[in-house]
Amino acid sequence: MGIKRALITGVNGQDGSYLVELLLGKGYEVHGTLRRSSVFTTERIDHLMNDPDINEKTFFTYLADLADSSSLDVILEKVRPDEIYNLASMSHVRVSFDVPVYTGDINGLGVLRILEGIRRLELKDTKFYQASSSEMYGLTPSPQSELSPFNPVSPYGCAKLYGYHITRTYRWGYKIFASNGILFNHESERRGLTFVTRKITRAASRIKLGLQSKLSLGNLYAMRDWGHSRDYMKAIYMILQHDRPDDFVIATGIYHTIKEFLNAVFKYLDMDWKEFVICDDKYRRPNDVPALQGDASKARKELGWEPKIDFKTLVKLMVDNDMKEVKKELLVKDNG
Ligand code: G4F
Repeated sequence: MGIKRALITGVNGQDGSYLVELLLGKGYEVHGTLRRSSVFTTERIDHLMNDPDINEKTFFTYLADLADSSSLDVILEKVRPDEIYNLASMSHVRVSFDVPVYTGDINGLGVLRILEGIRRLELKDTKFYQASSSEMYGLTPSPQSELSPFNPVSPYGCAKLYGYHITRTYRWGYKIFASNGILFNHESERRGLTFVTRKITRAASRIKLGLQSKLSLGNLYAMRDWGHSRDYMKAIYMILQHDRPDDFVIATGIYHTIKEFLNAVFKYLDMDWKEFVICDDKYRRPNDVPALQGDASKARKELGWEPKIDFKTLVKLMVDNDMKEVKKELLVKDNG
């Protein structure tokens, strides 16, 4: 059997960057799409793009957009991938209330555009992974499993639910190996700075080092099941290696409130979060999902997947990384 080819949409995101590392480590040729932007957005994959041993032989990037079928079709036809991981999306739930139509186009119809490409080009051996989300459960009481009903309450959740269903529809209708991973929140040292975990670890580090005095947040009572992105990328790889296409919840099974996350971070840095945090309605959403806690028994049983990084380790990894980055920022400032 020849070298396997994977196509990852949104390769420069948190998840994309860990998935490329995993697939290159397994000997894959990896092709990744990026959206055009007027600023640099490749910092998470620069170490791979600038490595001549990797870049010239096994890692290729392209500009493409889930809003533009033609940009996707050209790549699909050229690469004819064995596996497609659709990770590209408008990933911020609160922002989806500001740009609901765009969110529907990218997170919903964008999935259909790839599936249609697979169907029209008759890529019969191509497997497809759709990044579905626990946000689709919305108001459904926790714990949530593959059998729980979906009750989304955000434009993001509604669009992701369309992506989930169209993936199943193409699996059944056209016999495409198309699977959904329903991933609960997953964070890391590479998490975007506007998601609540990274916003907290970055701000606490800046407060500790005297660069910031306050941290403004929204709803502190929501509960989330937080795992590490690296663990979750192993799971999605396993989903496409399974003997049949199917849908899997990926989660740790343990949830915490935002207050508990704040407490863990500030305590690790010997501070009390109550002295620094202020609540600002600007960060509240018209609807918020109150409690997400995943039941990943099916993935454990059928795929043999287990998360390795627990809540305490996740907090430590993120804070240690932000302390290092903020210290670098301070050095540049002092030398400037
Ligand atoms: O970190 P968040 O923005 O993540 P959210 O909305 O749960 O979405 C993440 O997980 C989903 C999986 O369930 C993914 F599909 C999605 O792409 C994304 O990765 O917010 C977490 C919680 C929310 O309840 C929010 O209201 O934190 C609360 N929160 C409180 N203050 C805040 C803030 N969230 C953000 N982003 N910023 C705040 O200042």
